[in-house]
Parts: sequence; C-alpha cells; structure tokens
Amino acid sequence: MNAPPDFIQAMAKAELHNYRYYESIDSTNREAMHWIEQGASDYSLVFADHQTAGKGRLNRQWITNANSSLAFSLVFKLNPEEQTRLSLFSLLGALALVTTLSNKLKISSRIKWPNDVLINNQKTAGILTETYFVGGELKGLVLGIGVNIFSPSIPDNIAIRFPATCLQQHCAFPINRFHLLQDLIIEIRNLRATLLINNFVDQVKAYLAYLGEEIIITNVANNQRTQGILKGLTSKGELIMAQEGKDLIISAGEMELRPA
Ligand code: BT5
Repeated sequence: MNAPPDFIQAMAKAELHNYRYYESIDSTNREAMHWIEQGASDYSLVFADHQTAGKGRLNRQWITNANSSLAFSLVFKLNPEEQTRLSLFSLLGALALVTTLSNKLKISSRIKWPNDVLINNQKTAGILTETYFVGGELKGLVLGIGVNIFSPSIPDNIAIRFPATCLQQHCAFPINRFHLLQDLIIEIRNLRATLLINNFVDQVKAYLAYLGEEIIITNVANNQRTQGILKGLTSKGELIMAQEGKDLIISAGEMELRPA
C-alpha cells in the first residue's frame, strides 16, 4: 500500500528515505530481518498500522491494533565498535522514547530494564532487538518498537503480563502518530552518536524505573527468582543488583524484572 502523505512528509523531515509502509503485516521485525537479507541500508524503516503476529521477547506476542499505535522496525548497520555493544540498542530505543515523550508531549515515563517504557508503572511501549548473522558476520540489527498511543491499542483479548496504558491517556493535547515517529527517529539518530560514551548509560539510569527499590528478577528459562535492590547499570547495559551486601551483574537474556 502507498504510504499516506503525512507519513511521507514526516519521513522527509526525519531525513529517512528508505521505508516500507504496510497497512497490515505479520511483524515489522520479521520484514526488517528479511530486508537485511536483501541488502537493506542503515536506517531502513518498516512501518505497519496493524500487525497480525507482532513479536515480543521470548516468543511472546505483541498486539498492534489498527491506527492506534506505532509499530515499526529500524535497521542498523553497525560499525565494529557498535558491534561490541549490541545490548545497548534496546536501551537506545527506550531512552529515545522517554526523552521524546518528555520533550515533545510533556509525558513523564520510565525505562523498565531491559526493554519496556512505563508511565505510572504501566507499560506503554515494548522494544525487541534482533540481530541478523550470516556465519559469524553481523549483517544488521533490527530495533523494533511498539508504542500504545490511543486507547484501542491496549489489548483486551489476551492476558497481559503487566498493567498497560497508552500515551493519549497522559497527554492533554491530541497526539499525532507520524509526528511522534519523526521526533523519535531524530532522537534515535542523535542518541546513537553517544552510545559508546559512558555517559549514555548514565542518561538511561536517570530514567530507570525502580532505581534504589526492591525488585525481583526472574529467569524465564528456568523460573529462578532473585530478589535485591536495583542499583544501576554497567557500561554494557547490564543490571546491577545489590543482594546481601554483594553486587550481582545481570544481563538481559531471558530475564524479566518486576517490583517486589
Ligand atoms: C516486548 O516484549 O515488549 C517487545 C515488543 C516489541 C514490539 C515491536 S512492534 C514493532 C516490532 N515488530 C514486532 O514484531 N515486534 C516489535 P515482552 O517484554 O516480551 O512483552 C510482551 C508481553 O507484553 C506479552 O506477553 C503481553 O503480556 C504484553 N503485551 C502484548 N501486547 C501489548 C500491548 N500492546 N501493550 C501492553 N502490553 C502488551
């Protein structure tokens, strides 16, 4: 389907020239991975109004109802330095979103490590990063972001694992989805330039949900739970958790965080 004129205009303002726009698709992440295989360049974008098989982490489902959300995937072609910091890309998406929400919509939000954005402790966005390797060579990384904007975006037909909300419920003026997408892409570009500087994780830490609070980390693979205080992040974006006077370093993998 042809992209609507206001989408085309927003992409021109964001200086993003390679995109695929879908009224409906199974998953923008799946399509972006396919595009990498076909030779996608840096900042190729897949956008969909509706996803029939949106992907969450760990084979979970992400619901994208028509015309009420943002669902998109951005392709990154990584330089060798960036390739040593793959785990920072989900945080890049999360940080770009919370700063855009704050600057443009006056919405205060938090990053729930490793891949969610919360408003008032309710999930309003989820992020899924996937990498495409051929042999040992990284061909590209896909940053997939789903944001609930208007109330029909909040799923009612599945058992959601965490309370959910949408942006419009927290914003006094009407939100334009494509303007938000434009601002988000510009912010992602700007923050990417800071990714390899230590200050990047400090910026993320400033928005971290449950900082200094008691949390429970569950390893979804074996259901093992660890409880402690959320202390911060390492330069690689791993979680630092204090437990009985010792610091534990936890990498995202199959981990899920909840307040205790
Ligand atoms: C995520 O996984 O939160 C990552 C979601 C990434 C979605 C984007 S949309 C564009 C791109 N293309 C894709 O195919 N995916 C990416 P996770 O932390 O595993 O959370 C998934 C869980 O969130 C589900 O099991 C549900 O409980 C819940 N959920 C599903 N849809 C939701 C929604 N719209 N709002 C709030 N919670 C939702």
